[in-house]
Amino acid sequence: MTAGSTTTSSETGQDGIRIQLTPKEAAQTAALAERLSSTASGAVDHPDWIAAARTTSCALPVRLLEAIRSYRNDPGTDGLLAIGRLPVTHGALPPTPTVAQSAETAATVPAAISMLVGLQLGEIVAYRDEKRGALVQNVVPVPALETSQSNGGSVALQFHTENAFHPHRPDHIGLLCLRPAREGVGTYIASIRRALPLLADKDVAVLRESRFTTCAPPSFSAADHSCPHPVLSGHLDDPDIRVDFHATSALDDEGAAALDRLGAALDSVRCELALQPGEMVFLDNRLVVHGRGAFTPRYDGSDRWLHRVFVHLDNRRNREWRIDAGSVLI
Ligand SMILES: O=C(O)CCC(=O)C(=O)O
Ligand SMILES: [Fe+2]
Repeated sequence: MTAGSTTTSSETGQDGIRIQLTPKEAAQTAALAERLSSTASGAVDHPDWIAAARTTSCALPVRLLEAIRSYRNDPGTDGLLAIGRLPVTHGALPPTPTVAQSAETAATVPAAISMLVGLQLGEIVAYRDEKRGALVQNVVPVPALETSQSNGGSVALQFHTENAFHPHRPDHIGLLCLRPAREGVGTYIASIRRALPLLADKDVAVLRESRFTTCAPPSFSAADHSCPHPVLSGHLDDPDIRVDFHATSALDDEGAAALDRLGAALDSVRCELALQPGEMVFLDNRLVVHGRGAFTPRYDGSDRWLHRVFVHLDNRRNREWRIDAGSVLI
């Protein structure tokens, strides 16, 4: 794909919205992010800074605004928005953090970019019991979490809807690559739009019933779990999916067998996103499950580093859950 084009499919075979910024658009975006870096209070979680970022986001390059709007209307078969060549200056980055609960609270250029793009898609939210409710979170490998099914782990991370246990899961999740993995390990995605035709009607019927429960992921400090819920819901031919293959259990054997077959169907349509520095993807968390391959961290500052943000599309629907009408949900 040439710089500057916006497409709905690509040579990777994925069907989503893809845009590569031109050098001029990247410079325009860098100027906005740099301005926000020196805007009081310089903290991405502060309501005044968020308000400034929301206003500033309206001045992003118009082609980027069009791509975001188009993705919001329909994220394609793969439920994906991929934005390339954002101005993340790879060489000037500090070492990759290695601590648990890592988040970016300062309005650095990459953190400001994550907020700017996310705030055009919707409202950026976080959860009080995960990474202390920080809005821009670091996805980095953490010593002692190697085998954990969380983004601090480095074993293969099973397919999941983000925060599948929560009644107000993110509508979209954004991942901005600051530093790539040495081994080229990728984020895996699989869309229910691709997997549905592979499922038997009987399994779909079982998956549409409230025969499943889901626990909170290990990244949450509070052990919580959902009420019984369906895995598939909404339109018969274009359903939403809610599942975490590590944390969702069926209440009976028939449900467990249907869940296994859903997992196999999703694995068979899996595609890999090998994120490059300056690449940000948004995944529609209602349509797409995501996971990650295994890799071997060094913990020497050179490991893979992503920023992550969560987006809700409707600030009223989650109002009861938002503390002091802010961005953090209980
Ligand atoms: O490491 C990744 O690519 C994704 C990790 C993940 O599932 C997340 O941060 O929500
Ligand atoms: Fe995740």
